[in-house]
Amino acid sequence: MKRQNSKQSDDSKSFTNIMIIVGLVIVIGGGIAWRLGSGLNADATVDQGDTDQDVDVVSDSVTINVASNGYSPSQVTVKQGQRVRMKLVTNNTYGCARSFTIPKLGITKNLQTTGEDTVEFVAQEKGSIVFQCSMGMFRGTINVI
Ligand SMILES: [Cu+2]
Repeated sequence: MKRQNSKQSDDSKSFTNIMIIVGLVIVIGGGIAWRLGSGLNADATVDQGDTDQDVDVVSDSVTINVASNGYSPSQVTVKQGQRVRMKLVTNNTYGCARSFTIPKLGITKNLQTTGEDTVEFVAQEKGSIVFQCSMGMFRGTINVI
């Protein structure tokens, strides 16, 4: 009987040790997880900064030269949600290149032979928006990022 009591005492002692170890693991593990969490948040902040830098490169004002044989540049990049002012410059321009359209946005503008016209829009969705003459012979793309 006495021997059994002694054994029980040993068991509860080692049980206590195990509980202490488990407690330490939780505390230390929690601390490591917290540090990792902080690290991840820091990285996310840095990524956000990079994104903002990219956005600075994008202009909300783009100029397209409209010639009788097409548009240049034919690729422009704008930011999603930004109001874009698209300046269309003609210089002795003839033909249907002057009949400027952005079908997806419902924009149509008959440009003067020589001068500057402006169309404005907000690019609501990421992706590409085609601009073209009314017949679709001359084309360009607005990349919304
Ligand atoms: Cu055309």
